Amino acid sequence: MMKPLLLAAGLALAATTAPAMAQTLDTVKQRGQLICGVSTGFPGFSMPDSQGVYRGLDTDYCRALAAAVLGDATKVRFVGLTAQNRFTALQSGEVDVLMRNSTQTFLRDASIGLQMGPVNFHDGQGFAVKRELGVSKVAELDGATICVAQGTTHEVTLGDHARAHGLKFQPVVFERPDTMYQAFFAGRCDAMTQDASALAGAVSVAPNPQDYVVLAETISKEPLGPFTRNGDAQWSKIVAWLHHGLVEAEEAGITQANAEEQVKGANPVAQRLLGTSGEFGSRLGLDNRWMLNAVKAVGNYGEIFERNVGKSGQLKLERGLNGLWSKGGLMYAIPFR
Ligand SMILES: N[C@@H](CCC(=O)N[C@@H](CS)C(=O)NCC(=O)O)C(=O)O
Repeated sequence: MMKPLLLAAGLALAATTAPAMAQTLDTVKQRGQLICGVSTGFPGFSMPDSQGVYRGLDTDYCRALAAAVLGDATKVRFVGLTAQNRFTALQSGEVDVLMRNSTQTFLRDASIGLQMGPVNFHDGQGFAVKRELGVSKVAELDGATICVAQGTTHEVTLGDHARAHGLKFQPVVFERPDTMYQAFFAGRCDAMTQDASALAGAVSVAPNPQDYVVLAETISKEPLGPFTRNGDAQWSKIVAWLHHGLVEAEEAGITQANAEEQVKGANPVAQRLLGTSGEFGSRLGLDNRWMLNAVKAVGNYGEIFERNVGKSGQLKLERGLNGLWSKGGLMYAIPFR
């Protein structure tokens, strides 16, 4: 029997209308802390280090938001959410925002009372395979057992790809990605499928990383970005403009190290972004130095990318689609004017 569409799209039990939860900004200010929904552990995006401090692109976005809203990047509590419970946690108000490698799709936008922010990581669904299989293309996985995690976009896309290309996969479905990784590295499936970035992260911490390869081919677009609740336009705009601000900072050459100097500089873009002119912060209910605080805390988009998932991070990913539009990528800040 076919699964109901919403369930199959990774939207288990979440297809309700969210209660109107306006004024998240006031709640966060009164609480003096941001509650940020992140994944339970995903190298490069949100992963506690040996000291228990969360590191990653998603967790840096949480810190940037805390700095922008509260003037202090440390005033954030991270709540680890699974693929299955993430949207319900946001709907119910358990978290203020979701920064959790979540793919934006039509159904997630239209059906669960949530608002999608701008894409902060362009990903695609990939495959990891044992190197000894000598596989280099997805079509060569015809007939293979494929580990896949429940509650993700990947369950549906794997089936779609098989039908569209006349392939037969034997999916082995896991409730959680971490148990899927363990099973795959223990030899349970010929391949496993996830966001390509997640596969790079999983392989980087595998018992023998050199025994596995992540195929270059991807079978979907997985535009990842923040989610907020419907009915709170001010908060959704803050989350959206934070991203544009981090990209605008990169475009304008404003870095963690030079942001304070640029406040006094002559560049009009930097002046508006950093609060010297234009009163941009107060239009969103924030201090005019909101983006200055955010960039001083975690750097611009490029710095966040490099530290967590780029050359200086564990995953060593190329900027690719996540490069600036002026360098052939898709990162394009809506102008601050
Ligand atoms: N982008 C996909 C997949 C998201 C996903 O669940 N990714 C895994 C990658 S490792 C994850 O976050 N696992 C950690 C967890 O479930 O806490 C989606 O939105 O459905």
